Amino acid sequence: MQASQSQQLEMYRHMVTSRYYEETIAAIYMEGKTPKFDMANGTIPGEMHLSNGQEPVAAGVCAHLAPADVVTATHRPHHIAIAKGVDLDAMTAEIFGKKTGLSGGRGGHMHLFDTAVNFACSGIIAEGMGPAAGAALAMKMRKQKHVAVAFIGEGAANQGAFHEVMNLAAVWSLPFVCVIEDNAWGISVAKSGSTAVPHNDVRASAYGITGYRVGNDPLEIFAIAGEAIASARQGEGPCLIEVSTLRMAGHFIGDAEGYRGESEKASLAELDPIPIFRKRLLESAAKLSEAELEDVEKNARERVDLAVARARAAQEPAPEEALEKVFAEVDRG
Ligand SMILES: Cc1ncc(C[n+]2csc(CCOP(=O)(O)OP(=O)(O)O)c2C)c(N)n1
Repeated sequence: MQASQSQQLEMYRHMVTSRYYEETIAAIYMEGKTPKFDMANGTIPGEMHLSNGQEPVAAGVCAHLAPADVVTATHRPHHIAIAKGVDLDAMTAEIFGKKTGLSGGRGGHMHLFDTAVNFACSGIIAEGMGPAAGAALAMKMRKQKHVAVAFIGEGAANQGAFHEVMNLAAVWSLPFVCVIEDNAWGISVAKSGSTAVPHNDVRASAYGITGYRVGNDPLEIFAIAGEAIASARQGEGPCLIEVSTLRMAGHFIGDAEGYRGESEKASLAELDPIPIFRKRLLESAAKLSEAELEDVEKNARERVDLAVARARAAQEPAPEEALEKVFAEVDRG
């Protein structure tokens, strides 16, 4: 499955929006946290995990999804939220802990939840597996042609939740796809120190399903994800995709990265998927022009700057409202 010119441009838009978004977040993050670093303080309270380098995964997979399809993501969620179409104003306000945020500022950057486009993420690794498979079970029972996609890290693929959910998703033949973002590190632990096999696609055979493996190339990810999502949507059961991607920054902002070799750090800029994709869009059959790409980049910057300005101006939530909506009454009709 090949991406059309407009799909390629859309993928580039998601990638540059996510990159500029995170550069902006990174620049703001230390506001209010100096001279003595206190994670709870500042314009953006809490931990911050950036996904720069991993943008192709979100862009290539989410290109095949509609708002009715469900996505669960991880503690490193911005690229996926943006590609799934989460409202940037409400997402930014949530990250800033503001009243206008997706959850009124209660969740922060690891707990973005947007029912409008069926997106959720969690700071608990592999936590999204169960809810995504549950959504897939509901879709199947309702005879809907939607799919659920759970994004997890390669570290999370060693959690019990991963194995249990993959097994039941296969037993029940659910419209479910698990995308493993293998960025080679689980905090400071290399994949070889946590995972018995070099690549997780082989684990698919343990569940009797198809496993795919692909590199950090948006067009190749688009092609593989297109096949996997179409087969899940057509009722052919779940599958697993592992993408060998790239964590360009530390585990979180503030990580000194003493565990990462100098040669690996030095090679990161050359592997940056955004300039590589940009060059390809100009040179390949897509034949996009410099002006078209600059327009996408300018629009992305303006959209991000607007979301940040709105989040800065938004009201702080009232402390006495903190527990409202935490325990919701469920209408079982
Ligand atoms: C159940 C659980 N155990 C431990 C942690 C602490 N923790 C946060 S991120 C992380 C590493 C995750 O690595 P990976 O899944 O590869 O994702 P990445 O950070 O590389 O995106 C761990 C162990 C957690 N959040 N949840």
